[in-house]
Amino acid sequence: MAPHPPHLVYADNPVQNEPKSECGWESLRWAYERMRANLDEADYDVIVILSPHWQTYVGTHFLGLPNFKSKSVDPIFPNLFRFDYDIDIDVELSRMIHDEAQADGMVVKMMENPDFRVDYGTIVSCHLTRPQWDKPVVCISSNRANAYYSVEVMQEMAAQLGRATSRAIEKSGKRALLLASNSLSHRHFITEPEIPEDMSAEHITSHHLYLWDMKLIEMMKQGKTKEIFDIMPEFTEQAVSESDGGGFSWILSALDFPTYPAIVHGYGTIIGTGNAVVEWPAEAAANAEVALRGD
Ligand code: 2X7
Ligand code: FE2
Repeated sequence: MAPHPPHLVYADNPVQNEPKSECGWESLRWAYERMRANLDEADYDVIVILSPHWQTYVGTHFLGLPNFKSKSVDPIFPNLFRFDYDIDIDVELSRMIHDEAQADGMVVKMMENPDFRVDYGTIVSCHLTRPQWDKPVVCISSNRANAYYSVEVMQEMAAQLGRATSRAIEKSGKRALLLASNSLSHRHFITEPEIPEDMSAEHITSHHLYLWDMKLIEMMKQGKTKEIFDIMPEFTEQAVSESDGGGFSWILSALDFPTYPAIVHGYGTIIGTGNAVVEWPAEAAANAEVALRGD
C-alpha cells in the first residue's frame, strides 16, 4: 500500500518537482525509505499500480503505449506538485491483464492516446517506491462503480480485476510489485497553513477516523485480510476512505487474501487524511504456500 499525497514528493525535493520545501511528513517519508530498502532486496521486474486519481466511468483502462512523458500538476495542490515525468510502460503485461479481464467478462480498454496525461496518484506512489524510475510500470485506472452503483459493486469488480491481474502475472513469468495507491481515512482539511510543511498544523481530522485507521492497520498486521474485505463497504463509507477507488480491494484479491502479517512501515496524517505504508512481503507469501502444502 503506497499512498500518494503530493506533499510527500514536495517534502522530498526531487529534481523533477518544481516547488521546493524545507521538510515535512517525515514519519511517512521514513516509512517509504524502509519499504524501499526491503523492496530493493526482493528485486522485481515491473510495477503494477492502480490509482484512484485515474478515474474511468466505463470499464477499466490500461496505459497502452511504451512511454508517457509530460508535466503533471496536481489540480488541488498546484503549489506543491508540478512534476516532470517520463514513464516507461510494460505494454505486454498491461495487455495480458487487459485480455485476462476481458476474457472473464469485464469491460476494459487500452489507453493509446500519446497525449494522455498520467495522474498524480500514479506518479507519486511510483516515485516514492522507486525514485530511480528504472522499472517499467503497468498503470490501471479506477472504475468508479462506487459512484454509479454502490461500494459493493465497486468491490466485486475490483476483486475480479485482482484475480485477472494475478493470473496474467503468473502467465507472464515476471516478478511484479503491486501498488495500491490510496490513503486510508480521507477527510481533508479545506485550508492549509501558510507554510504547507508546518507540522504544528498536521493532525487527523477526527478521532473517529483515527479509530478506523487503527482498526484496519491492526487487521493488516494480524493477516485478517478476508475480514478487511468484508468490512470494506462500511470502512469506505464511514471513513470516507480512498478505498472507494478499488485499489485496496484489488490488491487483497490479487494477493489472494494474505493471512500472514503485513509489515506496517509507518502511519501519518497529511492535511488531515490517514495514510499507511504497508508491505505484504513476497517471501512471507512463499512460506505460507509451503506451510499449506506441508512440504
Ligand atoms: O490525493 C490526495 C490524498 N489522497 C490525500 C491527501 C492529500 C492530497 O491528495
Ligand atoms: Fe488521493
